[in-house]
Amino acid sequence: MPLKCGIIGVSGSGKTTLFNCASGHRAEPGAGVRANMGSVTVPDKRLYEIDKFIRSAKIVPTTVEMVDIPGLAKGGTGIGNQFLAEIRNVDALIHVVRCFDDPMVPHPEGSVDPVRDKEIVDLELQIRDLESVEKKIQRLERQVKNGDKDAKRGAEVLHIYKEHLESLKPARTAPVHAEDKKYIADIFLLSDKPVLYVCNVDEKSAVSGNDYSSRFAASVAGERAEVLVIAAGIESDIAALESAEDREAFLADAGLGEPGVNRLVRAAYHLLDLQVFFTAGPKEVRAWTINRGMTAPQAAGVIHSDLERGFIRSEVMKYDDFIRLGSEHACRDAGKLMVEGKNYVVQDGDILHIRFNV
Ligand SMILES: Nc1nc2c(ncn2[C@@H]2O[C@H](COP(=O)(O)OP(=O)(O)OP(=O)(O)O)[C@@H](O)[C@H]2O)c(=O)[nH]1
Ligand SMILES: [Mg+2]
Repeated sequence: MPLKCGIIGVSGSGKTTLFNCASGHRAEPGAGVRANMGSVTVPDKRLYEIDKFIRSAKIVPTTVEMVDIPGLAKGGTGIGNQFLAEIRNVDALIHVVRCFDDPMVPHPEGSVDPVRDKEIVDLELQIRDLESVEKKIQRLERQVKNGDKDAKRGAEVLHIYKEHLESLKPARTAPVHAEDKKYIADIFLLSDKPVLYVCNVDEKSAVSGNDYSSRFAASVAGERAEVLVIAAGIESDIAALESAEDREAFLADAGLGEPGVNRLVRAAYHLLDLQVFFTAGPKEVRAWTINRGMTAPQAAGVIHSDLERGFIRSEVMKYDDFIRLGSEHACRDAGKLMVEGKNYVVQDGDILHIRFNV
């Protein structure tokens, strides 16, 4: 299951534009009426470095799924409010706020104000969550009447969420112990999802942001969430260019070393504590996404459940050793090919060869 991110924000903030630069799709920007879905390859130069020594038939990066929904608006009136179900099962939210002036792009609230816009969107998520929480409380209270002890604890926890949401705070900051989170696992609260903010700025503010993005960053400083500055408009124009050389030249002109989407994907990995490991052979050099802390059999299971079930051992090379020594053979000779068992915790950049038997 690849990492899945949902893109949210008020109408006209640039969600579809950002989605297009990320996915290479050409979804029509401007008042969105449907959800767009696409997958984004995770940029990782290491794949190409490994392949220099392997010359495999293909290179397969790992991917992130993105869902772009139409804009949310006050009082449930935005088209996007009907699409919230589409982002129920995402792992993280990318909240885009409009930080550019453009008289040609109308703003639903009549003026550019990212701090206010964020509050509008947050409120819509919290209202939706409050409905889910209240429904679940009713369900649990029926079970309590039937003498279910665990339901009693569940109802207490849900009441904490209810009060928290009623005081206009997101579920993710509710004062609840990690072990009590299981009581909300089945209702997929939107405001419980980890969030990244993207300030969508004008072209000339692509590198250092502008007054809007600074004010916005200051307003969310207490959340300790990552705030990225991306000029989605110009970046989507650049992403649409055919030639890679042109794309690089235009990015450099804008003062950018790499596409904002790369930063976005890295930030999402960081936010969710994700890592990458590699497999490398003549057929393909491939990157795989895992959670930090996964053991070798669990990582093998990401490739195929058979590999987890029949896991025997894993041969592990560190990326840096492989690049320095240039082959599996040389790594073996240098004592840099480790044979690891079931308890080995996979590290970012490991090149794994899973031995299994089913
Ligand atoms: N000037 C400028 N225009 C932009 C920028 N990003 C997006 N736009 C324009 O703003 C308009 C709205 O952008 P979209 O990406 O469709 O916005 P959205 O958030 O998807 O809007 P909804 O789908 O209605 O919620 C389009 O005409 C874009 O071309 C930007 O960075 N600068
Ligand atoms: Mg849109």
